[in-house]
Amino acid sequence: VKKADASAVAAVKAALSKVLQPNQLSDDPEKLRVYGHDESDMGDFLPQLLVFAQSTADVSLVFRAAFAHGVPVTPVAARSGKSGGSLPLYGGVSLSLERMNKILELSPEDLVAVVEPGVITGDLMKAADAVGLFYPPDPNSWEFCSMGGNIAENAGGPRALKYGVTRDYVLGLEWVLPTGEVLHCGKRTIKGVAGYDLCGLFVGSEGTLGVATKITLQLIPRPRKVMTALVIFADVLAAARAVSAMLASGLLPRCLELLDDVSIRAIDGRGFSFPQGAGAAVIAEVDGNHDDGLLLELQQLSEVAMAHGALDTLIAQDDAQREKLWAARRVVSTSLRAMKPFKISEDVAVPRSKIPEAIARFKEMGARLGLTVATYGHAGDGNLHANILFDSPKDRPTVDEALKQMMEITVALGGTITGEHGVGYAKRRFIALEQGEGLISFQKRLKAFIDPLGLLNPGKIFEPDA
Ligand code: LAC
Ligand code: ZN
Repeated sequence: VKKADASAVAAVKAALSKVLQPNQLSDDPEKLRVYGHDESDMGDFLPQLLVFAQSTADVSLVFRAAFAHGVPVTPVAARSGKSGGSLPLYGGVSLSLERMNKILELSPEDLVAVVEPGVITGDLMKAADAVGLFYPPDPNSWEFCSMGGNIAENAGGPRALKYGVTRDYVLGLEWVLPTGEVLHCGKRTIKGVAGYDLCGLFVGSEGTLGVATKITLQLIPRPRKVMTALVIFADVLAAARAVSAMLASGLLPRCLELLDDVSIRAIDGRGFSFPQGAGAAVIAEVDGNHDDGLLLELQQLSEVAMAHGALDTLIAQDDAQREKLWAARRVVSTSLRAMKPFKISEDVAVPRSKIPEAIARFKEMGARLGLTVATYGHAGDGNLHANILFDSPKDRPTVDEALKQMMEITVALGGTITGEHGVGYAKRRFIALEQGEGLISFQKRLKAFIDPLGLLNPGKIFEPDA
């Protein structure tokens, strides 16, 4: 794939101008700059043309027009991605799905929602809640990320521990292939095994195999009660060991979120103050239908934690206190970024039994290389956001070495290089650490079959061929 030349992009623009409305196309440099950036800290890659789809037919049209002229297309919406999935590495067209933002259906009878890709995840959560239903996946960006992006990346979040990730809720998809063909795959029932599981393949395909234009989701009854505790530890290793013990206790909290000392410093006082002496903390949250049972569960979890070195357990007294704690948790990533000029955020996942060892080895590695490593995240499912903070681009070689060692440690422990953010552009150089040549080559053949010209979101997941 080469960077699209200006004349080819002009030809695409001319072709699309004939069929789309003027406000669906933009090459205003200011707008292009906005769409050349996401939350991955991977820099800026500007598209040459921005197209706002308003219908499934528009998406097909854009693929056909752009690919006929050899111009790459990169799908984009909220730009909250953490792995560079929506960065147009080779310029060309950025295809925004933001305007397709309707909740088309919410059925309490079927426990199903049908949404367009530009729907903000939090809006779906609220709409489901209003009719007594629950959409559990809760990426921390839910206030602004969109469902199409959640589908592309198979987004997770704190509640994945009990409820699973985006893919577990996708029943069906209307899917536009790079050829412009529209498929309707999946079902509207909980069960359904006809044919290959294409929804399973498309969810998490990182914008490289097509675009979802309608998403049929399974909802579940909303648990009537939620209780949250903050368990305080002197240091992160004690917290990690306690997480393992809580997981082995026979209870399944819906979240077990870890904050290490650096993460606590980053958010302390931002709407929530941590007690003196807190060197690490775990947010434990349980849900169900009866207050008494939940309180007992939290007490039991707290006892296990205290037996493994916890200093104190603070139980949120009402929804307002819970929300303050979670609001602080949601800004960990941005608050860490504010601590030092540069930050790389990682997203590894290790088997649950290896959580303490992974954290210990990341910490040891950071100390050895003289880097600040902040580890927080969804410790209950082994999904750790290890962030490297640094002062100057001069530190970059050391940071790269640290990242490589972090991935090697993760894979050696039986883990994966990305638990929920995707490989994208940020981690493509590491995929070969985890997956063998045969598997990578099979996936590339699959991509070539679905996207023969290789022009849909090029450069993602796999290293380009030399
Ligand atoms: C979080 C995002 C970074 O958990 O995944 O805060
Ligand atoms: Zn996360």
